[in-house]
Amino acid sequence: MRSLLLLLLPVAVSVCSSCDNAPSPADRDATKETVTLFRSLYKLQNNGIMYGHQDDLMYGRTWWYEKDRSDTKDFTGDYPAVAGFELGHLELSRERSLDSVNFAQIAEQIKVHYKRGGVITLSWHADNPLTMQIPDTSARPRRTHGTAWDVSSKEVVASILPGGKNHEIFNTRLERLAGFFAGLKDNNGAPIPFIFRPYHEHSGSFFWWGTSICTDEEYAALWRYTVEFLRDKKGLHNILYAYNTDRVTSLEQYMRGYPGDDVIDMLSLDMYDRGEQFGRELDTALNFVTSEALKRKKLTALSETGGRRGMDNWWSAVLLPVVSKYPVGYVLTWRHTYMPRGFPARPGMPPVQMPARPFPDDFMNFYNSPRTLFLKEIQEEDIYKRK
Ligand code: BMA
Repeated sequence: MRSLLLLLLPVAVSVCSSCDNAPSPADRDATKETVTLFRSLYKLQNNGIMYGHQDDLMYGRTWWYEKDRSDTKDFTGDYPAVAGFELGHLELSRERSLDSVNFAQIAEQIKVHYKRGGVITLSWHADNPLTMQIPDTSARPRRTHGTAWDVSSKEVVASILPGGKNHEIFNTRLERLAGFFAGLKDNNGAPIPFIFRPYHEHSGSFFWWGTSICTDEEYAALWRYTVEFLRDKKGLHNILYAYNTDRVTSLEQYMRGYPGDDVIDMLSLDMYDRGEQFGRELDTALNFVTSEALKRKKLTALSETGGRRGMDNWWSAVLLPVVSKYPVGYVLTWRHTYMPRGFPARPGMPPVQMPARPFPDDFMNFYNSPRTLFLKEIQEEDIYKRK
């Protein structure tokens, strides 16, 4: 039996590497589960839109890390298909993220969500590796000093690339990230596949990797260096890489700084509803982003979005009709910031209380739509094909 298997093995491998036309991760050495996840998601994006929620498994506005708790589940009875987690400050070896979430608990919930059969996506609001080393000498200390949002220097990306004066600092940061990623294993020791979305919203200029803070070439080099570090140097083959921009109005604008099909697995877009024109703008952008993704055999997502203030039926009247037109893999809404005492109001004023329920009633229309997929529906699809 063993000799038969040995004989068959090279055949099986060559059959697979010759199935060129099957959509595959950019990483040619991606683990079996990662390849299976990629293919499942590629197929699934034509059938329905998964719902994702950032930090859903970690906290809600009034609760903090309770076993098996989730705002999505509290409200609909099911977990989100996609669970988002944030890595900011992992690069500094901190125990907790910039949102005070414990990294060991994040790793725990990644394992739990994977076991349940859900999709995992990780974002990274990395501190500014250049300005965080310099004391803030401005007259009024800036809240953003040294953070991901510190855009006071245009040298930062160049300074961390090979040859730059902060290159070793950057390597140390990537090393720490790689250490965390290497620990993401299931009970059998197999690496857990996940979607990694660093350096996000490149078309905006509010992060140190933003479009007017570095050149397109520097941005692409930053991406390539990161992937090569994690994939080739650290031997991590369980990562699907998501390219991402903020609001864009043309494909040309979207692709500025794109590092290449050989490092990217997903073309994703972040767009929040800031008013009337949102539906039209989202429609235009999803049209060109998703058709470009399919042309390149990549995954797609509306990887961050959020409703318009004061609008009761945003989920069913604005979001759903637009995303339903396109092969969008998932839509993810951002975290429900933990604020048990309410929003901080102006000094001397009482805090503004949180809404009693985590989602508006209209979220149920989104949940009940035959177009949307939550965890149970994903479980039926068995996206990792584990035995
Ligand atoms: C932002 C905000 C911040 C948070 C960051 C990372 O969009 O929610 O408060 O620190 O994401 O999660």
